[in-house]
Amino acid sequence: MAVITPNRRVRKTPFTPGVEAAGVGGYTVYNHTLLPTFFESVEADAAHLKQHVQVWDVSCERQVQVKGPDALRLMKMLSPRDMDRMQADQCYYVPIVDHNGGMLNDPVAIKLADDQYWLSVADGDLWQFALGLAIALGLDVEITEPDVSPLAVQGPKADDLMERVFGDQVRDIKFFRYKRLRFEDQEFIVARSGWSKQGGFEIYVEGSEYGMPLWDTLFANGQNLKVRAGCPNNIERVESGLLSFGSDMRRENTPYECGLARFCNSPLDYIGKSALAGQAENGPPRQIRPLVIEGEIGPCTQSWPLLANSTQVGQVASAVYSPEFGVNVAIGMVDRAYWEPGTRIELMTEHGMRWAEVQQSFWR
Ligand code: THG
Repeated sequence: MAVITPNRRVRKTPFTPGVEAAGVGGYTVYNHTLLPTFFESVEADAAHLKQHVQVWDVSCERQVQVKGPDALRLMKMLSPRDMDRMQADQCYYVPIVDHNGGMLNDPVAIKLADDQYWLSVADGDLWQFALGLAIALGLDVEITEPDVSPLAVQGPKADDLMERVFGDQVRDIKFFRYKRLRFEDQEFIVARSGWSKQGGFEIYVEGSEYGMPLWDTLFANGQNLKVRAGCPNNIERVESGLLSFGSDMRRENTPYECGLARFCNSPLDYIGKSALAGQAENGPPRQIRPLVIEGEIGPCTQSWPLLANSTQVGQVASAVYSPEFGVNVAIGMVDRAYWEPGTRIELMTEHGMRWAEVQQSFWR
């Protein structure tokens, strides 16, 4: 493929100069923003991520800010998750659904104050849904996209690096909680979260002008930790079963199909609740499953149908060879009759037919 040309619609980020200087090897576009896909290679990046620490430009995780007297009211309409339990320093993984229970996005919600939330969105213009709802309901709330660019610090040495830049309080941050920590003359939300299972943090960098100074400070402090520029890694995240909205699930799927039932505990009549009642009671007709694919597979750049007796019984939209586990790991959406661990199903890839076997669990 040729290069992607940035412009006003395909946005660079405050960290793009650092990403380019570090030798980014590929980009994708996510929320109209450049997102690196690899530096050395996806394989080498994965191995490094599992041993050391990486700094990721995830500015494409845009924040939809919901602010005003009716902020919580709107959040309760949007969220299948019980927002009344949310603490002031907490982050919530929240599936957002339409009136039919179809997934519209799977953001991380951050509570900044009783009248202020951020939705750190996956790929999709969720702000338009939030704004439409606010207008239709006549809510006293502002929907904006503030100048906030998340920077993730991921890997087993993330605590060591973050301590050097933000102080030893970083060690006390619990999973999906945050602290406000000082950098130069600004305070940033620093949460223990991120799209890997190697541990680490996300810094919500407020003010683009702080982007490169923070990037440079992290690299200056991380030399003897072997810090590198990295990015969400397709091998590590499939091994970990972290879902990608738009690939692994979309509007045709419910949160129950995505295995996100534990995040649907709101007692209120949120949008989509009645449509989801049947699946809440009886379970979904299909669900996300880990799969191993036999033989050689090329890159998975589209959805591959799963077939039984020539009828489609699911699909795979993420698949990659795992050097650590020595197999092709994959994330599939599999019909109930075929989702038991050990079930073997045919898979139609654009590189030929392969056998896929349903696994008991993801790899970490
Ligand atoms: N961090 C932030 N924003 C994001 C992402 C992120 N926006 C886009 C995208 N990623 C949203 N999707 C996810 C998917 C999974 C997780 C977070 C965001 C995740 N899940 C954990 C798991 O499944 O094990 C934990 C969920 C929990 O227990 O609450 O981390 O990565 N800022």
